[in-house]
Amino acid sequence: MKKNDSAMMMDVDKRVRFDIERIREDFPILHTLVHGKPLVYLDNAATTQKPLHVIDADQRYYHSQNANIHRGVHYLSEVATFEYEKARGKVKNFVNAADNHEIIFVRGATEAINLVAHGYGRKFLAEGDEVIISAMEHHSNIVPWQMVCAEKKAVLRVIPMNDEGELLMDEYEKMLSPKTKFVSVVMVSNSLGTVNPVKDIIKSAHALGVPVLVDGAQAVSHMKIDVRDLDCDFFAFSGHKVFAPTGVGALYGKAEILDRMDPYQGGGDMIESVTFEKTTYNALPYKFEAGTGNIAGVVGLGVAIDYVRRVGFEEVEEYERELLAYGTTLLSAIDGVRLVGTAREKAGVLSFVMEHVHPHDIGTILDQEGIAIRTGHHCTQPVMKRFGIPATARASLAFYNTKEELDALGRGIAKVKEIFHA
Ligand code: 7TS
Repeated sequence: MKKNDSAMMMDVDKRVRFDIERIREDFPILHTLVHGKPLVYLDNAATTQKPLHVIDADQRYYHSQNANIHRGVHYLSEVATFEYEKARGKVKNFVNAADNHEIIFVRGATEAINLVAHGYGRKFLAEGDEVIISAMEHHSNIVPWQMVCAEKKAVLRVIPMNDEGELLMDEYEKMLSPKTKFVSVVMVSNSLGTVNPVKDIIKSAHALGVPVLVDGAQAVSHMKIDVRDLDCDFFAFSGHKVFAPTGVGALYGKAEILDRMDPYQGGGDMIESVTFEKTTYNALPYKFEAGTGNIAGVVGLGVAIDYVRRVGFEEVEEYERELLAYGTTLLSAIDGVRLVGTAREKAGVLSFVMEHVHPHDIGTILDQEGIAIRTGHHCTQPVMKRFGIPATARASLAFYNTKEELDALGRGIAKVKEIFHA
């Protein structure tokens, strides 16, 4: 076989595996009509839609597996516990952690970050210490650190960014000092789409022995995660942003750090023994899983992970790169539209503003066309302030989106211009 032939065969092979029409069949909601028009769902950074496999798993769980976990000796409790712990193994493989007990189930990225800010920050931060975050954090990676810093009289430092929405790494390097005690940064910005060089950020922090949390909320649906390759100390994500149910997520933490941290919440399941005088805590990961969690959600998260792994991250990344390039060209070509967030490394997000039209009006008119985007500050008010705008309109992508849907977005924006004579 000639070289070209084998390359062609590989392409055909990929096309067969990444069959967009088949994939879209797996997501029933994508066939909804909105105001009589086919739904164009471009709000994936807010939450992703769920494949039938996840919807079915939820039904199956409540239909035939439901019981509380880790407590009963009866059959259903064993089934539920087995399914729950099986999902932990899937999350471990999904992020490539070393051990199941480094995966803690939480409500989502927000709770994961709070767990670390309170569990680590409260114990190890002292007056005058510094915590570094970046200028493009979601509020959930700002506020918990502000709360802990205020309590401990520690100082929050912020890595600035340029007009493209890229972090100024030189400034970060200058900021690092013996005072730095923690770094917490977002991997993919939800309002700009920037993919940050988290591996470099981690390496520099580690040179000073400083632990790093990566907020992976927006990364997990777009790229393969390898916490051991990144060498991050913590990695936080929400299930609902990776095709799983809401109300469930995971925190990865290196065992040696989690072991040194105090639990964030007290209650059932997280103890080894309790007397009125003294409580000793359970082993990892249970020490951090107080109370009855979202068992069905955890099972669904495991199923969602199976699903994305079957689609294949190599294929997803390649397809989405094309989609993002297509959308970027399309929006850039429209007179009066300005993209916000033009970093060289981007994933999944097209944030934009239009001359003379408020983003909320863009969103409302697009909705009439069946197009779902998000408008506002996207829980990143400091990003809006940095760019001197009150809000953006944001189209955000998942692997089930198509170029035809982006064409529909283009036509919708043309309509906005027509209505506003913009
Ligand atoms: N971190 C990032 C980068 C996010 O984008 C979000 C949610 C969170 C943390 C919090 O995730 P949660 O599941 O705990 O709420 N971002 C968005 C968004 O862009 N639009 O709606 C929610």
